[in-house]
Amino acid sequence: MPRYIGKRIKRIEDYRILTGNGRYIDDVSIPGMLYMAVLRSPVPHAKITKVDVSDALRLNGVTHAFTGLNIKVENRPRNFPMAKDEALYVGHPIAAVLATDRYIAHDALELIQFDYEPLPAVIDPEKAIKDDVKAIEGMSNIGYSKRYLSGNPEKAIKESEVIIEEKLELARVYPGFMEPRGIVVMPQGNELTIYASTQAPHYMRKYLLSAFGSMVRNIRVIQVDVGGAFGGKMFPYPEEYMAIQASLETGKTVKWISTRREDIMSTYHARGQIHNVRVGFTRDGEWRGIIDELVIDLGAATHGYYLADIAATLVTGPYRVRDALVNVQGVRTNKTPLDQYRGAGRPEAAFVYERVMDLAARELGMDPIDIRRKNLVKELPYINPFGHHYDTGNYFNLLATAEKYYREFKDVARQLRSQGRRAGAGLGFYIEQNGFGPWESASIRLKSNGEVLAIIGAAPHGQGDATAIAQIIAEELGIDMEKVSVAWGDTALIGEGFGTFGSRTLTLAGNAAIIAVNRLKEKIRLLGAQLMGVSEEEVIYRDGKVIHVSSGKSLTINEVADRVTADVGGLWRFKAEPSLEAEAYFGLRDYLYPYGAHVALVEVTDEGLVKVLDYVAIDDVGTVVNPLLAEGQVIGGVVQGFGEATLEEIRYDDEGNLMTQGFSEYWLPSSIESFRVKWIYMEDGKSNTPLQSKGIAEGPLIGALPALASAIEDAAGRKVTRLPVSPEELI
Ligand code: MCN
Repeated sequence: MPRYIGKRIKRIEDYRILTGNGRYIDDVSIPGMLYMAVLRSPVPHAKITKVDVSDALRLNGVTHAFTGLNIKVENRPRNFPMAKDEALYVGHPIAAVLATDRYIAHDALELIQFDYEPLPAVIDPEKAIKDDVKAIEGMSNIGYSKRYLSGNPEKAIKESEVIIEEKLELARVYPGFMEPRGIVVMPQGNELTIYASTQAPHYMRKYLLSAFGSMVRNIRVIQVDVGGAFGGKMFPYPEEYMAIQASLETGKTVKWISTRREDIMSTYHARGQIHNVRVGFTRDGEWRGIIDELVIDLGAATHGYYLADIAATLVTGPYRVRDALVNVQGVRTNKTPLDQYRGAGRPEAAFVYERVMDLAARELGMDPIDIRRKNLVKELPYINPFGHHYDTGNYFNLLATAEKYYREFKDVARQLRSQGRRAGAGLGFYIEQNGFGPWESASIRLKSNGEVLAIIGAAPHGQGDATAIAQIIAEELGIDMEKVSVAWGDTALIGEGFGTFGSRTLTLAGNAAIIAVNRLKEKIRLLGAQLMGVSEEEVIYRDGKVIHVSSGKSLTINEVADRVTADVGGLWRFKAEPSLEAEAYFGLRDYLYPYGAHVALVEVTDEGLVKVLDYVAIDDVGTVVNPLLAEGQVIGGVVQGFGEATLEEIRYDDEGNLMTQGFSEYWLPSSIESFRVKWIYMEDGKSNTPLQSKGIAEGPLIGALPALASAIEDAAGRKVTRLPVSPEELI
């Protein structure tokens, strides 16, 4: 039988999408539906004195309007989806209008009388700590604080021969997906069906049930095709609560789609971290201690605090330093709330520990590879200072492969520099924590025609996990992959699930699928034995057949499925349950820790633009189920990392006005800036799961930031301490 695991197989998902049969959120249209438009605060901080919707309601086609929605939702600005008496950031929802047409709804916004008294805004997170001007009236600006301490870093640094202090910073970024956020809410009796551009339908249902559970009996969430999410479509947003409320109040289907401008101001931003670090090294390059004053700019709500926790607890990276202190301060500012984006806390940590390595190498006159080799964790498993259990792999083996490319790129950079070009090479080693969301579900069904349908609780949206899971199932069952299809993204299909985020899907849903398939195989084996009238002990399942070993008699799974589902007038005369379906929920007892090293060769042009001339990504995620899919993730992740390192930044002016309100100000890398990425994968770090895999989807972005920072520093001959390194700085 064909072996599928490890093969580069094209995505089974693509045909439908590429032939124009995808259904994205803006494709969903229900007769009679109303469109919702949202009035948003144009100012960063204000006392709301009047919101009058009566003129808007008189506009022909407008059916409904509401303000200050009165449902408590956890951890949003003041725990409400809309501003009530205080606007807290540019984009904060103030009022909503429903109309029979999208354009009428937007026109009606201009007829709402919105009066306010401006309040001073808090924009700079470091100034916010002083707490003299409040981001939210009556609340401290310190929304979260935590101290992570291991050993005695003060002493370790004091006794170090070389001490380095640096302020390292990552700007705010926006997930920049192709299709902005949106939702369609359809009431059906006392139930709601929700079409959502989400990466976590079950999780969304859980949140929504906790807010609306007393008003509706059931909420079914159906994930549409998602035009990108990158962590930004994980938790329900204010507009989603508002659209549901609107639908419940009117009894009508309600659709809300964000414009790009709204999306940039209302989708939760990410990163926004400042690390003031003090580190100590011995003269021969041993990292002895770190003290990191970490400030995270949470915006006008505090739910993004966990991103600082992830960064803090991984700040020593793959290195053996044990004396560490991270003081986390999460501050409220008058900006869009902060949340996760591809990498979520781990790129921030990698930027810090890899900058530390490069800065120390320079200070000590050491080779960047040698200093890393000196400090890398030698033996696995290893418990880092803050309790992460680094599991499996061989960091030295991977570094040795990276070194070859690094030396080569350094040589090329040297040659280019001798011709007067600003070229440089850099390396970034990273360790990642992944496998978040404690478990995932899979249900495998053998259909009467012998084909197999797998349903997973995860919710892929472009990664191609369905193809990899079909590979796994076909291999386990010993059948042709064409006979396997995979479904997901509907809370009515499978009991519970989490979704697709945190590079978890292949490993959690894939392992759930393997366990479920093995349960199904056993059911088929027992049914086969009874259908053949032989003893269960005498039959085995192999390559899609139940075989009676001594006689060689066999039944294919098609025959078993056919016979179990035949005979409509008959009786079930067998002991075995006539079930052709098995499910499994697979959970991880600890996180997984893939790692990698990325190497970049760049040139800085006269215009201050960064051109990547060559790039090698080396990652170890244990077993790679489909290298073609994984490579796609690597290329996407690296280019996304390039955007973050060189172009992308959400900017506010000193008064808190949002300066980046479209793609002409917020620069995403396009095909013009993209470059070839060579991917090498190693499989030393197999996980302790049936598949032996770990997640790949975020590691490449995590590796890209420090590799590019290091290469740009080398090329431009100036210290890189903040991302993005903008063209103005490099010119
Ligand atoms: N894979 C594999 N072998 C492994 C690991 C993964 O073959 N050992 C394959 C999988 O089959 C899958 C892909 O690689 O096709 C990624 O799998 P995995 O690492 O499990 O990550 P997830 O599927 O959970 O994807 C989530 C991840 C995240 S966290 C972000 S953010 C991100 C990303 O996916 N958002 C994306 N990639 C994206 N790609 C698209 N197109 N759109 C997004 O929004």
